[in-house]
Amino acid sequence: MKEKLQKLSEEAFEAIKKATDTQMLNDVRVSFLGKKGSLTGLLKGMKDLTAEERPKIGQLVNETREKIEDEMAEKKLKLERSARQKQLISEVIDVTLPSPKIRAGHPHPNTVALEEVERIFVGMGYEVVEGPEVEFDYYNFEALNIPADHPAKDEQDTFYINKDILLRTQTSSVQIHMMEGGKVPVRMIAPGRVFRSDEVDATHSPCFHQIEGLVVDEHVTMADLKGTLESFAKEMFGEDIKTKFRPHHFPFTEPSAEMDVSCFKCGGKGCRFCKQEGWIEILGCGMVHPHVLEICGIDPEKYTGFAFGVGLERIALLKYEIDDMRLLYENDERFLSQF
Ligand code: 2NM
Repeated sequence: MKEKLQKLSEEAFEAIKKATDTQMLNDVRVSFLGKKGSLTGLLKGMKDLTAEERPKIGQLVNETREKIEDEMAEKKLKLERSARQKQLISEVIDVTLPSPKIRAGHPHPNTVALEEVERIFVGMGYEVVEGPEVEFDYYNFEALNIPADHPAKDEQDTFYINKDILLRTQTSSVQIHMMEGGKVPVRMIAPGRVFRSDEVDATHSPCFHQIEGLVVDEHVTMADLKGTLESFAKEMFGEDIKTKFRPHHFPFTEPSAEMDVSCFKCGGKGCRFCKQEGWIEILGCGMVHPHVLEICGIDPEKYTGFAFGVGLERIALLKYEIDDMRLLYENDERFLSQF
C-alpha cells in the first residue's frame, strides 16, 4: 500500500509537471483525486488492511492527497501568471497609431428647426413643457371644446387604445394639464409627436410633430397674439418678411386665425416656392375659448389667453426648402448632412 501510494504520488507530480494549461491541470485533478480517481481507488483497498495498519495508511493517504493538492495549487498559480504574461505581450497597444475615425452623424432638420423655435420662445420668457403621447380622450378632445359628436373629431380620426385612451392628435392636451386646477399665469410651448389617421404623401404623415404655444394672464389680447407671432416669424424666416392673419375656425379658440408669411424666396411677388401666391401659411392661432378656460377652472371674466399651433415638419420643410416630407423620415445620412 505504501509503495502504491508512493508510486501514485510520483505519477501525479509527473502529470502536474507536464500540464501546460489549467484545463490539463484540472484533468490531472480528476484522474487522481476525483470520485473515480486513482487515490480514491486506493482508499477502497483499505478494507483489506489490519486494524493496526489502517490509521497509519489513512494518514499517509491524507498526506499524499495534501501534497498533490499543494503541488497543483502552486502549478495553477504559475500557469495563470504565465497566461497573463502572454496576454499582456499579445495585447500591447500602440498608442502612437492613428485612431479610427468616429462617424458623428448629423442633427435632423426637425431637431435644428425645433431648437430654433425653442430658442426664440424661451427668449420671450416661455417655458418648454412636454407631456404624454398616449392621452385620455378628455384631454385631447373634450377639454378642448371638442365634444363626442363634434365634426372636428372626425377630421382628426385617430388611433384609439380603447374608448377613453388614444394617441394624441395635438399637443394642446399638455396645455390643458398645465392649466388644470386654475394654475395661472401660463406662458409655455408644448413640442412633441402627434398622431393622425393620414395617408403618407409629400405633405402628410400619420405621425408628425407639433409645437403649440399658450399664454394665459390678465389683460392678454389679440394684439399680444399678433405681436408675438410676428416677432417669431421674423426671427425664424428673416426680418424682411410680412405677416398676415386670415380668419379661421378652431373649436378651442374664438376668434381664430391662420397666419401667413410673405414668401421669403420671392419677397411676395409670387414664385414656384409659394405657388405664385406670394404668401405661405405657417400656423393656426386664436384667443383661447372661454369655455376651455372654464373647464380648466380659470375665470374667463378675469383671465384671457392666446394660443397657436405650428407643424414642426412644415417649418423644417419651408426653412430648408425640402419638397417632400418623406425625406425627413428616411434617416439617410447623405440627406441629413446637408442641413
Ligand atoms: C392651434 C391653433 C389654435 C391651441 C389651443 C390650446 C388650448 F389648450 F389653449 F386650448 N392650445 N393650442 C391652438 C389654438 C392650437 O393649432 C393649430
